[in-house]
Amino acid sequence: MVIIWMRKIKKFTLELIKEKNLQFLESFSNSFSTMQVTVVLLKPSAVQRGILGEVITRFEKKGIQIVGMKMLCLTDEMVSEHYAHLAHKPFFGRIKESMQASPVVAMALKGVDVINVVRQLAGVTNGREAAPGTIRGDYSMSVQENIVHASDSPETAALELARFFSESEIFTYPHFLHPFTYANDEL
Ligand code: IDP
Ligand code: MG
Repeated sequence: MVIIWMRKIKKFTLELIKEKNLQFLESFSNSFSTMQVTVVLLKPSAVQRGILGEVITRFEKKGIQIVGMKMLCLTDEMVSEHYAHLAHKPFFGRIKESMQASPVVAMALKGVDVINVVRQLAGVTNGREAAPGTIRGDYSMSVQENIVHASDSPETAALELARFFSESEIFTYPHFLHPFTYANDEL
C-alpha cells in the first residue's frame, strides 16, 4: 500500500518537473525512495527575535543535511504564490505584511523522510498549541508569528525549492555523519 502510494507521488512529481521545466530537481525526486529535500523558511519572527542559530542548530543536531541556505526578501509574487491556499482568508494581508517585515532565511534540507520529519520538528501551526519540544512549541505564542515555514508534501517541496532557489544554490556534497545517522538499509 505504502509502496503504491510512493510510486504515485513519484509519478506525479516527475510529471510536475517535466511540465514546469524543473529538470534540476529530477535527481532529488529519482532518489526519493525515501531520501527527500524539503524547504524551510525562517520567518521574520525568527530573524527579529535573534533565534536563527538556535533553530538551525535543531535541524543540524537531528542529523539533517543543509543543502541550501540564503537570506532574501520575499517579493509580493513569492508570498502570493506561497500562500495561495490562504488568499481568500481575511487575514491574508496581515500574513503578507508579516512575511515581508524583514528578510527571511530560506533553507533546503535533505534527509530520509525529511518532509515529514521537519513538519514534526516545527509543530502545529498555532504556537500556543504546539507541543513543547517542537520549534513552534518552544519559541512561539502565535498562529501568525510562528517562526518557521516547512513544506508539507513532496509536491509542495518541489515547487518551493524552485520558488526560492536556483539550481546553483542547491549543493550535493558528502554528509560524513551518514554512517552514524542512518543504518545502511535506511538509505
Ligand atoms: P502551516 O504553516 O502550519 O503549514 P498553513 O495553514 O499553511 O500552516 O498557514 C500558513 C501560515 O499562515 C501559518 O504558518 C501562519 O503564519 C499563517 N496563518 C495560518 N492561519 C492563520 C490564522 O488563522 N491567522 C493568522 N495567520 C495564520
Ligand atoms: Mg502550510
